[in-house]
Amino acid sequence: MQENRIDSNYRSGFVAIAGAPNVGKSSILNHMIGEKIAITSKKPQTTRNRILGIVTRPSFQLVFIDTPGIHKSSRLFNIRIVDVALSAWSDTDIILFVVDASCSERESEEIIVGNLKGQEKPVVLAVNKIDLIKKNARAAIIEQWAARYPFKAMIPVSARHGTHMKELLEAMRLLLPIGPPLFPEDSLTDMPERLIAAELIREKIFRLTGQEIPYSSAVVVDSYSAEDEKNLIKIRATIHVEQDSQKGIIIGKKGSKLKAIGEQARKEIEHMAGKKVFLDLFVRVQKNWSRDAKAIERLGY
Ligand SMILES: Nc1nc2c(ncn2[C@@H]2O[C@H](COP(=O)(O)OP(=O)(O)OP(=O)(O)O)[C@@H](O)[C@H]2O)c(=O)[nH]1
Ligand SMILES: [Mg+2]
Repeated sequence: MQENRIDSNYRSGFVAIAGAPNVGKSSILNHMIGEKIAITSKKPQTTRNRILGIVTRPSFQLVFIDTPGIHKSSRLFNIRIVDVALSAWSDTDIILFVVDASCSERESEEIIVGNLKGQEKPVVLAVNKIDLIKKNARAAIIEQWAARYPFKAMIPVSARHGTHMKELLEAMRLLLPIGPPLFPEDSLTDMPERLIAAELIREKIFRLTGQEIPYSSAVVVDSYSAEDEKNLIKIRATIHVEQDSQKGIIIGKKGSKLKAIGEQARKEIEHMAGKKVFLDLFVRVQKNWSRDAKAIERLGY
């Protein structure tokens, strides 16, 4: 028999994923969803917007809000994305605080613990990247965290290997209020495809360029048109950088860097959309956009 969808024991709610940059918040989200909806990279500050991801099971629905890593900075753009992260907490039922078992982000985590103490929502701790530490080192890390904050649950996990992900979901399920599903059971995110496409292009910039380039880049999809009869999507997107010299670096020798970014992004967009993609990429200099409130807004942040 089919599951009764208006089961009076059904649980649902929102979970904000919080943590320092680079601890694996987006990786955990992708693993729980089973699809890549949030971009990830080895570099900190990969996530810039709140990204919504939905996990639906027969007895519960968890709606995650992935957020930018919380960090200290004086640059206007960084202050903006940390605001995005902290403000995501207010609309949620649970906070999932992610830390990296292999390295401690003291300053950022001080800020987060300080903010956690000022609110009353249940907080679950995920100690991620346990694949990078010895098994017998786990207990000491958990003990240290237990002394810092009264977490409702503390789960060692590895997003890379999928370790203890079920336990993590179960810990959050127990904290959910009774209620019907908040989103259709087959939806994974509320993000439109064109925005995911822009993010996938940005991910390739994070992964294929070094130094300040990722932090000086923003991607805007200028047009996104589906030609259904041909099973094809035509995308035109612009990479905005802050300086003329950065434009040269992103384009690369004889256009090689831009070509690699475009090819890798196109493959992933095709996978995401299930269609063939024509991707046209342009690079434009928007002088010092990350310090200009109006420009930050125009670029979608
Ligand atoms: N070894 C290992 N690496 C991991 C694990 N989870 C994530 N990573 C890696 O850690 C890096 C950062 O992961 P992200 O998911 O982008 O981290 P984030 O917390 O979302 O980072 P920001 O969006 O920048 O705040 C990536 O290179 C991941 O592949 C894990 O369980 N084990
Ligand atoms: Mg992220």
